[in-house]
Amino acid sequence: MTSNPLTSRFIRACWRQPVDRIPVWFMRQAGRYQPSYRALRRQYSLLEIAHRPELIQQVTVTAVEDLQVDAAILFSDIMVPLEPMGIGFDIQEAVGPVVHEPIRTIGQVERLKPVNPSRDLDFVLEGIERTVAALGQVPLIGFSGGPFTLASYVIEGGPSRTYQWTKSIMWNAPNVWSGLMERLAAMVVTYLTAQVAAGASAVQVFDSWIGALSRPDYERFVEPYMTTIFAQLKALQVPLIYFGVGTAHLLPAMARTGATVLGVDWRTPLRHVRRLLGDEWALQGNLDPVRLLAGWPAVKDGAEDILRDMGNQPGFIFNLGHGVPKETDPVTLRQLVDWIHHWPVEPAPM
Ligand code: 1CP
Repeated sequence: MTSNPLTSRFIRACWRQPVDRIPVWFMRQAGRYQPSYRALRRQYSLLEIAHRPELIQQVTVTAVEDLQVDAAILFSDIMVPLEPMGIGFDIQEAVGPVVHEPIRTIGQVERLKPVNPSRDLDFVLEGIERTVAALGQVPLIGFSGGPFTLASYVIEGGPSRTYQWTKSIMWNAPNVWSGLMERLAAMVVTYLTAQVAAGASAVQVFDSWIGALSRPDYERFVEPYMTTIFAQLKALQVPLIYFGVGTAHLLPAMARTGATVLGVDWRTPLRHVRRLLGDEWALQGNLDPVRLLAGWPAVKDGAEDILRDMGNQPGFIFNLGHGVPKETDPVTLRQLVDWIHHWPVEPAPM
């Protein structure tokens, strides 16, 4: 095998180059389903872990060792870079992020501070450096929330079903919306640039909740910011992964933003996405995460459907359609990785 993350099968698949085995990793591969993570969480809060480089390293690397996946994902949360912008929040048990003072006025937006990662987020960058050193040949994926998904937490004050405040500001207060989105987009660019400088081999933008928007609203209120972000990140020459949930209606617009890899949820067969978009983008996904709770035959059936469509195409990375559920048996996940790695890949033509 190779000893360089940049020639690993995960990175090769992102660039649509031939691979020896199908690469696989999982969103939320470090988290509550792991006994070791639950044990650590009895001692430290999520944010304490995310602020300590040695714990970032430990949690990130343990997931890779336990699962034998082909990529690591930085252990952090999309909310972490908001704190130095001046946005106070907690991550509450069984709720998620809760923002102390939701941002809904132009005055609040104008008081937001630009982020200087080497000064404000040094603990993340040191966590990346340590993790990359410990991982050796396994590539590390850095990440950020997408500006819409971050804006939704910042404006609503927490998780939302309807995104009522977010959409209301988007439609009714163009200056508040553009001011907030511009500042979030600038943060995403500087933050991901710093993560790559610290050693990340690829970056993923988690725009998890964009599926809540109609196509015209996405195109008008989000796509321009994403296009700017990816245009600036392109110079880093690392794969740019763009993921959202419930995005079947948005995929052509997401593809136009300049992403290298599109992350797709379980609702849309990847062969349909291929037919829709053509071969220019690598695809990542998309097993229904709930299959992990339904026993091995349900896992294998779902994975087989995906691999029959995608297993012999360049530019495919196996993942779930969203994060690993906390009730998942780690043994099932490990079994899935081994099964994916046994799928026969036709050798590339010489
Ligand atoms: O320890 C805990 O409190 C468990 C829950 C948890 C974990 C493990 C939260 C709270 N965040 C995290 C870590 C995390 N968050 C990672 C690293 C782990 C890994 O992938 O291996 C990552 C990549 C994230 C990113 C994240 N945070 C997203 C995007 C991905 C997604 O799941 O869509 C989002 C939307 C968040 C916000 C968030 N943080 C935590 C929760 C429960 C949520 C979602 C809340 C909601 O439903 O709106």
